[in-house]
Amino acid sequence: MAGYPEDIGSPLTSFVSPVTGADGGYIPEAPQSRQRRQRRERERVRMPDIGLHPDPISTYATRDIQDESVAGYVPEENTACSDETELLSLQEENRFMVSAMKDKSSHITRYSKKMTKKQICIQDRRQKMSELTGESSRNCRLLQETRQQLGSVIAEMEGHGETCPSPFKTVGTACYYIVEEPHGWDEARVICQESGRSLGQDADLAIVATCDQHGKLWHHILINHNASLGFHLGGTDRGEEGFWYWLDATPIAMGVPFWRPGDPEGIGGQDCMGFYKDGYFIDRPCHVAVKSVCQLGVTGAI
Ligand SMILES: [Ca+2]
Repeated sequence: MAGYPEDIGSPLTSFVSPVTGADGGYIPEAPQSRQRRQRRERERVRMPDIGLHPDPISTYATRDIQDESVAGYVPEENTACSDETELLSLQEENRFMVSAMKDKSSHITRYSKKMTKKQICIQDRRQKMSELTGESSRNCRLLQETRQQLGSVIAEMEGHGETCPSPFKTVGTACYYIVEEPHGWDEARVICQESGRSLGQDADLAIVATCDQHGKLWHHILINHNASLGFHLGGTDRGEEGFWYWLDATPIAMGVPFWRPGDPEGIGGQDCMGFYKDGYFIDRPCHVAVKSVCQLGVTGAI
């Protein structure tokens, strides 16, 4: 062991500076040892550590240097041993990657199954939506048909037994003509009288003296006309304030169910009566323009 250091320190230090002995003197490196060291250093560059096992080159380098330090000779089996370790490392890495691939494959399979279930669920919902849409469409058509049939039935019923000449309509026991254009009370009377005269009969603003006729006439108005503006009827207290008479000079019944609660108000100038938009009688100024209800057969006495 003369001429060689007994303690060569770390293997890496030895690779970097293998020519310095314990006494600081120069120790020549054997040619075979130098070639193997250089070859291993080149392999170290080509084969980076994958982190799974100890660096085989470093491990064997330590023993090689020690062997070389002792005998100056490196056995050939060290190279084979390094290749075998590398092979084992690669095999281990391969097994690890195969295992990882299996895990990924299993995950993809589970995800694919979940996606398939979701797709089936979405298809079911689409089908249900389609069925509901179809059902809604059928119901809508059915409703339209029912409306048409109902409209036909109503028209037939209204036309059935119609005895009043146009433009008057039979409502209960009387013939009424609803004037849609708004007029003042006196002007409305003239229009009603002319509509009767054209038929060779008397006519004037309507007299609604009974509860039964009141209900039927208002029902007819609600079905066939817009009641929001209100209507003139043939009643007034122009003769004496607070004493209400129909145009045929018969007294008008007061209070409910005919009059709206609080009406007639008795305010001066509100001398003409008619329907409010809710069907009750009210008094209003005669010049106010609203719709009118004419009645065939009414002869004005006042
Ligand atoms: Ca009055």
